[in-house]
Amino acid sequence: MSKSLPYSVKDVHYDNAKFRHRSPLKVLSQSLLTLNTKRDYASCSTGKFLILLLVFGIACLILMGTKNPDDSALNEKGKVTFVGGLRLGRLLRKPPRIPPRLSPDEGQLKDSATNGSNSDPKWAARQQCVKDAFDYAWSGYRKFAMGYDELMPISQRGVDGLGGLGATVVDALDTAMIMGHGHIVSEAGAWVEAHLLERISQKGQVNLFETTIRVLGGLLSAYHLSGGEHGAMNMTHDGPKPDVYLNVAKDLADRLLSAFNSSPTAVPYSDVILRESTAHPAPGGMSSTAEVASVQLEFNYLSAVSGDPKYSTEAMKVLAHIKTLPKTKGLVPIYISPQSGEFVGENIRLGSRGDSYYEYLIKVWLQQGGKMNSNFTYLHDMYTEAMKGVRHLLVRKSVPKGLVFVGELPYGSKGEFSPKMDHLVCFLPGTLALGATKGLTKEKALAENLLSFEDLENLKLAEDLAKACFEMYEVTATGLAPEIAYFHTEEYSEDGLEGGNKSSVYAKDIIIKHADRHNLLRPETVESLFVLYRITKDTKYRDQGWQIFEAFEKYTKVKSGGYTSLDDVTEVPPHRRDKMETFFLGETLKYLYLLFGDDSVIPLDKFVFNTEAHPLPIRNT
Ligand code: DMJ
Repeated sequence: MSKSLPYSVKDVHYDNAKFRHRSPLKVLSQSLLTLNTKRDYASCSTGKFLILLLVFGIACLILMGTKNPDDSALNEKGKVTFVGGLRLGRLLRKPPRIPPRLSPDEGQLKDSATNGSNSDPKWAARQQCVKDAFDYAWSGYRKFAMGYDELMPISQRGVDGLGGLGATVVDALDTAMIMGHGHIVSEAGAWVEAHLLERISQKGQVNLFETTIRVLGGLLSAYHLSGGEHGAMNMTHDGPKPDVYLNVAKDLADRLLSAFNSSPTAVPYSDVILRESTAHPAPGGMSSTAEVASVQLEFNYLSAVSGDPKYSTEAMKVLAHIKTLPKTKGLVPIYISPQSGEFVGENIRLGSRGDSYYEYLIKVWLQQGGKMNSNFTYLHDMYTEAMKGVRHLLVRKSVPKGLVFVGELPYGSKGEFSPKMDHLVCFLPGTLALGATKGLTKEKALAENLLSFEDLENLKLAEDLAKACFEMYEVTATGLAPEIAYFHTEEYSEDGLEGGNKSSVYAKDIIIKHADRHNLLRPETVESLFVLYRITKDTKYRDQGWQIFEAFEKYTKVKSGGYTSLDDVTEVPPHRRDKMETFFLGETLKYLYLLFGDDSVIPLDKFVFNTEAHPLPIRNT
């Protein structure tokens, strides 16, 4: 089925057929011919001809009386022929594709939605539950693991899995600011002020990407939200002054720059020794494509606020370099060599090691003002081509129920397709929707005629993929998604590997292998639900987010404090792992909180979220 018919041909074009413009003449004649098949009075060909003639005459009269505002401009250019006021060219020319009108359903959605403000007490109460969950997670961390990277909630101790920079403190900081948890901002901010510079100067190996997205991103967002850039935001008066965050960020970034400076090419090394300001490749020599291409939002913003271009210059060289490399319909292998600067292998996927490459293409372009014909337009072009590649090469439908998912090409486009989808891929619906409307609501983007046909295709794909991501939760016994799912297709099936929720409509479509049944409290699905809710205003995304939140509450909350990862989401009660990942506070709870809240908080046309959910302002152009 789907193998021979790519998504873009079979589904999107078909689904979007209703968006295409038909000329009034075509509409009238088509309706008439449809009527003809049903009505006796027009059953003979002379009758058809006379009626067509009549309708044509009426159409002419209508058009003569209607003056299109565009007419004068066209007239001036002398491009059209008028016959008694009727533009013949307009009737004969192939009509352009125009954006769709809002359907009655969408109209209702708009009316029932709270034009951005959270006037519905149900959602305000649910948002409060998320705020309480954050408090609970933080208190557990603070009690057992303050200053460590992560909490092990079952063992009730801390662990340094990310190099020892107190990653949970920094990852959680801006979420606390957004939620208005003043006491947590004070505690976390005080820890940063008292310890982080010293830690940075003493610690050894850290990963460039992880440290950039979690720690540097967290510091920069805290800087902005606490009133950096002359009080631009000032969400909180708690904690240290904004410059404290900025100074630590600069010190950290200066050391991270060694990953770029030590490499013989534009592609940075993966690991940095902080205390030495030196860097080296990862074991095996390769860097991940997603890692080297997902540090630019942070380095760009640091250059903007520090006035020193060196951070941005180094980071942007990576993207400019990747632009020159050969790709498969815009898609890229997941490994790249800092030695040669070339991609390595053919493994193409939007899951681990590939994901945020695609996310940053569009987000960096948006961060720099989102303008066509700027120095950054190449990023928009690379993104557009890549999403075309996704639609043509990676999107399939499952059987029997037809979930739209994104698979992998482990051996490149000539090799076999794998119907495997990491939960990590669930960032994509949000990114697709954001890329389509540039952060505006769909309603506004449509009203202002801003959506191209391509944007509409991407928006449709975003909604379809968000469904598959949600069903990865719905299909399991716990209501929580596994780390990886396979989709049953005509070419691929495996029995006896269902998620454990027999009442799910998609129980047969989703295969969950034993090794993939863990859940790390990851954010990607709720991230996409949040973005899609903001853009479409469809409250189903809020409902789905709430269902996921309730499942986290039920199965991952630990009595003594904090939340934990799980070993197996397909059994109840699930066996628990012993780790609260920093992104549960940095991302998962932040996106849930924003999903249930007011649209004016971190508006999507004014901020871009880095891949760890740290909001950074879009440059004023
Ligand atoms: C986060 O650190 C980031 O979102 C990253 O891009 C992917 N993995 C985790 C969350 O799952």
